[in-house]
Amino acid sequence: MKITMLGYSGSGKTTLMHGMASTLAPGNADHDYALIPRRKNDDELASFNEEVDVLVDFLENAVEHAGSWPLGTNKTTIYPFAIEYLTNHKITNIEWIDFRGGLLTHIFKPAHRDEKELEALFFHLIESNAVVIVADSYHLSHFTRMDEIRHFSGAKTINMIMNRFDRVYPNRELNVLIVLTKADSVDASWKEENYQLLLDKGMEVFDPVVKLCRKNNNWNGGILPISVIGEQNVERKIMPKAELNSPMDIPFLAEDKIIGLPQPFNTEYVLYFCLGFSLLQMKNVTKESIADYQKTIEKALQDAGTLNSIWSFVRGKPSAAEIARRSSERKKKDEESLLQFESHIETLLDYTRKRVRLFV
Ligand SMILES: Nc1nc2c(ncn2[C@@H]2O[C@H](COP(=O)(O)OP(=O)(O)OP(=O)(O)O)[C@@H](O)[C@H]2O)c(=O)[nH]1
Ligand SMILES: [Mg+2]
Repeated sequence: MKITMLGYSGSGKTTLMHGMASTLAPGNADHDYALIPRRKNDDELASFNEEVDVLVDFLENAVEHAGSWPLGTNKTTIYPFAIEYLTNHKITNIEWIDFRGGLLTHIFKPAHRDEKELEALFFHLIESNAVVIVADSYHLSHFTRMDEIRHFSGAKTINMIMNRFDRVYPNRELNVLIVLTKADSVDASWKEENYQLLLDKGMEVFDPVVKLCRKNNNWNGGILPISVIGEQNVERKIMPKAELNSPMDIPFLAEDKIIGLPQPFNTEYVLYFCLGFSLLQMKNVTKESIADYQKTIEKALQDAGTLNSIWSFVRGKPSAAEIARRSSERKKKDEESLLQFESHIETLLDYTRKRVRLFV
């Protein structure tokens, strides 16, 4: 399975992923599901020492463990995990894609963007079971004009990408979760009644994505507030920027000083949503034969190249046909292994409904 996170630089993607994984760390007695960092590309069991090393590498970046925020991501990173249920019942492997947020800021500026990175983004989106859209709650509550909120939170760019993606690859199955990070940082009125105001605003800001989820029968969508630090564990300072290079730049700096033991809030629901709905789709969606799937992907890749130069894909890479073949092999393997876990669907969706507001 593959999950891709999309969000502006500083929106909190890397922190969210570490928060979720440390909440669901193997051996955490509070949860039935566990998310276990793997060595890259391994299917076989690692030795005890290797397992420990992987965890050491991973935890180095987790707020709860290190007591500091993770470093900014300057290179898109693929984190391989395994998902287990009640220890030792492995459900599936999962690849979690953490895009360098900087990529999005420049995606529609040809002089600044990296074409290879863009190709990688499209490729990962094509293969993803779920897209996790990440936006900073504070930005949603701080600005008043809708165009400002969309501009500074990255929603404007993300709405365009998702729209583009839907047109390049119509009729596909997808799950989209909008995650509003740093929910601790908004005023109390935004938090009342399970963050009602914040979620309303999030749906307005990402209205084009919400509409796509509702329009496409094969898409599931939802929105969730999260915080990796929890309430009262952080001291936030907002400082106006001394010099603004451009009115397009965010006009303030935020500094979050960690002052208490982090208590991640809602992070595990990101996994429950993604896994629950992916399993449901594998079970319900009228099964395209693998050959048809391969053809569809190949066509999407080819069309992408002709529809718009930003999606040009193939240069210096395997052919569209080859990529489609590999991708369908992976999909087949996923479906085989995931369908053994059909019985988890209801549990995962029950968990999901507790905290995620679904777009139905
Ligand atoms: N108050 C609060 N601040 C947070 C939380 N999560 C992240 N932050 C702050 O946001 C900063 C950026 O978070 P990152 O996870 O590095 O953001 P990113 O989206 O990965 O950014 P790039 O790697 O540049 O794409 C952190 O260094 C913290 O200062 C949270 O739950 N609460
Ligand atoms: Mg990052």
